[in-house]
Amino acid sequence: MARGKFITLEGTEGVGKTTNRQYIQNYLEAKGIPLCVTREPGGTPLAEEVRELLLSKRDETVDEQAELLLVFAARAQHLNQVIVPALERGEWVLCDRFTDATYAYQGAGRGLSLSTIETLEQLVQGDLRPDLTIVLDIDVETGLARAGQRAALDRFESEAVEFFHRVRAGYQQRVAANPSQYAVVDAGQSLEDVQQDIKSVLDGLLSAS
Ligand code: T5A
Repeated sequence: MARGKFITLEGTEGVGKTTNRQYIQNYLEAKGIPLCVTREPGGTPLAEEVRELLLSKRDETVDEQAELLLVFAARAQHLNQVIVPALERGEWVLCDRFTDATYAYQGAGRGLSLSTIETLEQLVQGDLRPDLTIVLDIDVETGLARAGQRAALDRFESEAVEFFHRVRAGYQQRVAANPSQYAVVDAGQSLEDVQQDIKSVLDGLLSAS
C-alpha cells in the first residue's frame, strides 16, 4: 500500500490554523482522501497531557531545555502511536503544528541551539519529514489581536511581542532554506481568499500524487 502524504500546518499565534485546518479536512475528505487529522503538542492522551503541561501558566519558571524535551517527548509518542501508523495504512495525515514549530518557537523564539533541535529531530523522527508544510503568515500584531479575542491567553500567548517577531522570522528562515518543502499563504487576507490560496496548494499536491 502506498504511504499517505504528511501535511503540516504552521504559523504564529492567531494566524487561523484551527479555522483552516477544518477547511483542509473538508476539502480533502470531499476528494475521497482517507485522512487523519491531529495536532501538536498533543494527538494522543499522553501527549495531550504534555500539551497541558506546556501551555498552562505557572509560577515556576519553565526551563527552556525542559520545554524542548517535553515537546519532543510528546512528539515521540504521537509519531509512533498515531502519525506513522496512519501513514502506513495509506492515510494522509494533517497535523496542526509539527517540528517547524519547535525550530520557530524553541529555536528562534527562545534562542535554543538549532543543532540541538536537529539532533532531537533525527533521534525522534529518523528520516520522517512532512511532504508539505503550509505556513500561514501574518504580521505579528494582527495575529495577536485575533488570538486575543479568544479565551484567556496560555503560557506561549503571554510572551512579549518581540518573542513572536523572532518566531515569525524563524519560520521565514525555514522557508528560505528549503522553499520546495513549504507553501506560504498570506493569512492577512479575507478568510475566503486565504482558503482559495490553500485550495490551490492542495490541488497542486493532489495532482502530483
Ligand atoms: N509550540 C508548539 C511550541 O512552542 N513548540 C512546538 O514544537 C509546538 C508543536 C500551542 C502552542 O504550542 C507552541 C506554539 C503554540 O503557542 P496551538 O494551539 O497550535 O499551539 O497554537 P495557537 O497559535 O494558539 O493555535 P490556535 O489553533 O489556537 O489558533 P489559530 O489556529 O492561529 O487561530 P484560529 O483559527 O483560532 O483563529 C483565530 C481567530 O482569527 C479568526 C478566527 O475566526 C478566530 O477568531 N480568523 C480570521 N479573521 C479574519 N480573517 C481571517 N482570514 C481569519 N482567519 C482566522
